[in-house]
Amino acid sequence: MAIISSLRHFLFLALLLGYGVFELEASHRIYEDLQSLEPTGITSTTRQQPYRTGYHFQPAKNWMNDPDAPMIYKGIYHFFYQYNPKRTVWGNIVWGHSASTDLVNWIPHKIPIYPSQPSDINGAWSGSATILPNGKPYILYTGINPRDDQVQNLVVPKNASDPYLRDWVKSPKNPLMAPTAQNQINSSSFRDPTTAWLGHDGRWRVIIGSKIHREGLAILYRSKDFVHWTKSQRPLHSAKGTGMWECPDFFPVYINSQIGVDTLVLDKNVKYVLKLSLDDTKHDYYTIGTYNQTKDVYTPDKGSVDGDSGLRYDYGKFYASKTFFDSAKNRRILWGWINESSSVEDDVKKGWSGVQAIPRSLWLDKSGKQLVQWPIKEIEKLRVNPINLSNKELKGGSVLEVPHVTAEQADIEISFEVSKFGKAEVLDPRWTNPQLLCSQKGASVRGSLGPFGLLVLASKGMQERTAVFFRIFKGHNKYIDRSIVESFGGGGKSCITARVYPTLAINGAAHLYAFNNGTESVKIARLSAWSMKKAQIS
Ligand code: DQQ
Repeated sequence: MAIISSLRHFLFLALLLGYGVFELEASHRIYEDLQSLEPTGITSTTRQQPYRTGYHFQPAKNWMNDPDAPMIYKGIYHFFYQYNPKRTVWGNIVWGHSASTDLVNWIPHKIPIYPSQPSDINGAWSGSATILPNGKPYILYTGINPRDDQVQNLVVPKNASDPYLRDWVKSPKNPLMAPTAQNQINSSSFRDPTTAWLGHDGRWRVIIGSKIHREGLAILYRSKDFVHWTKSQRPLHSAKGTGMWECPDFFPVYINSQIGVDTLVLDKNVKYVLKLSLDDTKHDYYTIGTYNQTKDVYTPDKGSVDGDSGLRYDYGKFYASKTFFDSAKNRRILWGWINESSSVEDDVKKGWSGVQAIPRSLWLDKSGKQLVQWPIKEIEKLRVNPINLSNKELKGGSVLEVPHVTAEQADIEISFEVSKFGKAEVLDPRWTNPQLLCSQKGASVRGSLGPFGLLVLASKGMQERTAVFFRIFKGHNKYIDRSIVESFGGGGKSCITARVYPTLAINGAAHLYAFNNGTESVKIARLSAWSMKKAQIS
């Protein structure tokens, strides 16, 4: 039996990933001492800045975290993000804004939302856009008031005929939703409004992330006019023991189709996805289920599990993600924040922190049990100098260099063919945690069928390398961009994103190898690798 496993690689990484262990650090730790430190590295050249990415979205300098309010408006894609305009650590939070015609090249615009009203004077935190039936984009976002309570605010374009949406006006009615003595909302855990949707009764719905003790909550509000909002007695969904739910995302996906669905569409042929960002573990997980529009309740399908053991968009670094419906191309697109793995001192030195993953198209798998993701097609326009290999046997214990690729900035697709399936290791049913499995069964632990895959961002002698590999127990695409390796395995059914900071494999000294560290031979059915051009970003 032949198994074809395919990998795509944006100098991204391992379905199993073997360059150290993922560090999951708190994303919003407050570094009071660093708030006064000027970033030092922002004027350095790319040569001195080997980790600055070539085609992943990042601002010119300073700290960036969550993607906010992604949308398409009058043919222009808009991307907003949480931004500290002064430092390379989290703090002084305002919104950054860039616009694009292709989701690849971006033009930065001025800060659209910054503290200016009592309802956001201590910070303008995450939020989402809703395109109203009149075509206008309304943004709901969390503001931090003078008492440090979290409240929800509305901002609308000043000039709706400007496709670049350069100026925004805050509602004089802000805040529109706030914790009160009556509604029992926890004032320090009430944030990140989703894109709103319209019910059959003509009223808007929106959910806000929250918790009561250790129970995660998606608090539901309804409104007739988008300005006056009433809290529902019952949350849309809740789950005990999961802790604070940040950045909820709630959207429909078609059954048996890769076409995206507008959040406003109440179609029968859909399933619903509820994605939550777990504050405790910094993991984005999702469930697939049914939305009962009469009761306004979401119920995950049997087997679709809430909490940290649930399905994840990405098994590496990927947090506070958000989708939007791209009405120009009828697809749903996912953005996610990739935090650094470096020390805050190193971030101060390089003058920036945080990048965004390549936007991914996302749809429901045929099984109906999980989502599938794939980098947007537009990214392929950066590909140059293709290298192709096919039908190449990789004997057990061998390494093959893939020459002539700018290995520090590349896109690689590889399919392996495996014939001696019977020799595969038996999967221990206790191995349910992929990260743990990866750290115990790294690329150097020999098996029979695998580990085999790619060594990316590798130095000449391979002292430094990042392994992206398969190990077959009784089946990827990958993108590499200097300090990021994003891997898509099994046609986009499992994704892993990692930050890697090579010291030798930089500035033209990076190499790309295919390897097989198993005892049995495997065949590279097909390998295509491209050097990637730089995108216009900041
Ligand atoms: N980041 C924002 C919050 C959100 C968190 C603050 C998630 O609104 O809960 O920068 O990373």
